Amino acid sequence: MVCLLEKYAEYFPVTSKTPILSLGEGNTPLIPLDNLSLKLGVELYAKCEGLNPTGSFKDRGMVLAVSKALEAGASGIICASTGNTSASAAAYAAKAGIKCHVVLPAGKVARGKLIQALIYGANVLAIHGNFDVALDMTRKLADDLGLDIVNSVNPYRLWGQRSGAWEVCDEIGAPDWCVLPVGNAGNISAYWAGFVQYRRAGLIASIPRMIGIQAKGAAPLVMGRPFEKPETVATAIRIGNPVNAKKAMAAVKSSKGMFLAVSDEEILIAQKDLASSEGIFAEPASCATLAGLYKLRKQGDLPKKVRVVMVLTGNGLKDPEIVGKMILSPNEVAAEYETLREAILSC
Ligand code: AN7
Repeated sequence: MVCLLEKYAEYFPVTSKTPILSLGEGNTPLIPLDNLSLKLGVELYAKCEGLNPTGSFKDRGMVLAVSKALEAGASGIICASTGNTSASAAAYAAKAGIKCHVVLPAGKVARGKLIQALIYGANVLAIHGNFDVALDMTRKLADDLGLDIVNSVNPYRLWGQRSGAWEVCDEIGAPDWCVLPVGNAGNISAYWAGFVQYRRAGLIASIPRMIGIQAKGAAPLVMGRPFEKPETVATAIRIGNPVNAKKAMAAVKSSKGMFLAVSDEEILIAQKDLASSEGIFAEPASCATLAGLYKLRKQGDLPKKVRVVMVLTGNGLKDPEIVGKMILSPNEVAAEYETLREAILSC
């Protein structure tokens, strides 16, 4: 098993006193997307973070955050979440044998993620307020109750997530572009910091252009203002006031990247395309990346032959209900050989 904290020990703030937790996080596939590369005229790769132990990129940061919390003697952790952070926090807390409290927006977390947090044994509190409200309260609760907060305000979370960038570089060097979905703006900041750290270590020569994609209804970094009532089908990135906004803006600016917004419809089309043309089922937030590339191509802003890595942050199986909303359902067919045969021939 690959222990992420051991694999990159020299680049992480771990010492001989840090307990090394692992659920087998990281080491995710970087898959060349031949069909979409042809369609877009670029060299496109997907970093498949949905193959982490709890099905999202959060595990990279959580393993370090929870290990450091244990090192500091924490008895419990707390997070606000749109879903994936809570699933990951709950799993690593279970492994570490400490308590995990989760505050999330009621009715706005994909079913699979909610079920993960519950089965891993977290104390799940669903509030009638959005993620931004949940995070505000969680920060106060953490201070008040002496719990370790494991949202991306925790520096170890972002440090752990740098490893996604390192793995990409270890495999294909620095790409020209790195495209990520943006919610609380932690991951794009982490990837950038990862590339910067690798350049300082002399392992890559240049930093990719960082491209951050948001949903139109939750696009504070594109519009340059907080969204009071963020709304999108991509519930993972339904965030109106990102805590890492400053870091992400610096990353985008210094790498000559950009922020871009895509509609819910564009996200769902991209999700279906990715699955049916490349065999990869990623959750809606992740597919905002492909929707963004489609949009740039349409605008004539996607240079030919650039080497692009899209970070597919979460597994599609976490949010099966969304597929129902896309009006995808099986054909119901009588249990008769001839009818089945006809159904196959006419397809
Ligand atoms: C699949 O779980 O914020 O810009 O509480 O689950 O680093 O916030 C999730 C975010 C992208 C955005 N893709 O990353 C949470 C949470 C998926 C996500 C993001 C999230 P950030």
